[in-house]
Amino acid sequence: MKIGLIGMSKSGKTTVFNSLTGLQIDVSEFGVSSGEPNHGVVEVKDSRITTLSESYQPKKTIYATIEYLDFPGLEEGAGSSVLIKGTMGGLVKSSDALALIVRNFNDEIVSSMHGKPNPVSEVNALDSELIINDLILIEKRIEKIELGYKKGIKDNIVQFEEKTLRKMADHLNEEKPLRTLELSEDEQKAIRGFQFLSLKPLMVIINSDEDSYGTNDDVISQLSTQFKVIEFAGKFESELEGLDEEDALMFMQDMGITESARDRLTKESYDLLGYISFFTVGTDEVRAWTVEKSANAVEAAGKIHSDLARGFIRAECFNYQNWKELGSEKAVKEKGLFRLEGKNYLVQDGDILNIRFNV
Ligand SMILES: Nc1nc2c(ncn2[C@@H]2O[C@H](COP(=O)(O)OP(=O)(O)OP(=O)(O)O)[C@@H](O)[C@H]2O)c(=O)[nH]1
Ligand SMILES: [Mg+2]
Repeated sequence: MKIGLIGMSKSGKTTVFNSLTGLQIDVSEFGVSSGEPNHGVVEVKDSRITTLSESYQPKKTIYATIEYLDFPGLEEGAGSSVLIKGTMGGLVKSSDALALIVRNFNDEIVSSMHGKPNPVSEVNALDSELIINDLILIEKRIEKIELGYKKGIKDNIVQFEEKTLRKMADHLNEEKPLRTLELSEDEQKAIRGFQFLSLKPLMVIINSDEDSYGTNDDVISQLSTQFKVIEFAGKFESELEGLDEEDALMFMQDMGITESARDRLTKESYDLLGYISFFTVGTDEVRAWTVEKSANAVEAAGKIHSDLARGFIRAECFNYQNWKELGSEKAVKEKGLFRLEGKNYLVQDGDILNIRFNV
C-alpha cells in the first residue's frame, strides 16, 4: 500500500513523515524543498502475525508494509504545482491514497512567510488544486477526442468516454472533487486508464502543536463532514522516536495520545481503502496479505501467486479469532471451524488460508 503525503509548503509533511517512518529527514522553517520526494517503508506490526509467529515458529515472518512518500510542498497558485507534473506527478498518481497534511501549529517564522495557520482554508485550497489538475487532464483528453472526430475516428466507445468526461467536467466546474460524483460501472470502466487526483481516497491530517493538541474539535468536526480527519502532534510525535518505548508511552499518555501516529494512520488507511488482512501460516513462513474487503478466495490466492489463482481448487480456511480462542489448529478442526471454501468465498479479515491448487 502506498500513501502519498501532500500539502501546502511548511505544513509539516516531512515532520509527520519522520514520525511515521522513524527516519530523520531534515526539517526547517526556511527554504523550498524540491527534487525527489522522501521515501520510507514501514512494517504493519499486526499483533496477530506476532502471535501466529510465536506459535508456528516459522523460518520467516513477514508483515504487510506501507510505503510513505513525502512530497515537496505546494505553493498556492492554481495548477502550477510540481506535484502534478512530470515524474513527481506520476508518483502522486501511483499512490493508493493521499494524506493531506495541514498546518495547525504556531511557528513565527513559518507564519510570517505563509500566513497564520488556517486548516480549513488550507484543505480547501488543496482540494482545489486536485480539482484543477483533473479539469486540465479532462480538457486535454476531450481536445484529443475531438481531433479524432475530425479525422473520422468516432465510435460508441469513444463517444461514451467523451460523455463521461463531460459529466465529470461539469462536476469539477462546480468546484466539487470527483470522489463525490457517482459513476456507474460503465462510466468507471470508460475512465479506467486515467489517474484523477480528486478521485483518489483522501484523508486529512491536522498537524497540531503540543499545546493545542486535543482541543481542535471545531476544526475537526467542520472538516469531518467531507473527509476522514485525524489529528497528529507531528513535531511532538517525531521527537518520541529517539526514546525507549516506555518513556515514549509515558509522554504519549501525558498528551492523551493512546496510539502512535504510525498505528493510527495504518488503521485509518486500511479503513479508508477498504482493505483487510488475511494470513498464511506454516513452518516456513507466517505472512500477512492485504486485499480489498470484497475480495473472493481466488483473488486472495492471486495475491500470493498468479499460479494459485489459475489452478485454484479450494481454500482451506479458519479464522484467527477462533484459533486464538481455541489455542490450536487441531482444536479449531474439532470444533468444525476449519472449512473448505470455493472460488466465490468472500475473504474475511483475519482469515488464515491455505490454497489448494493444480499446477
Ligand atoms: N510547533 C510545531 N512545529 C512544527 C510541527 N510540524 C512541523 N513544524 C515545524 O515547521 C517547519 C516545517 O516543517 P517540515 O516538516 O519541514 O514541513 P514540510 O511540510 O515538510 O515543508 P516543505 O516540504 O518545505 O513544504 C519546521 O521548522 C518544523 O519544525 C508541529 O507539529 N509543531
Ligand atoms: Mg518537506
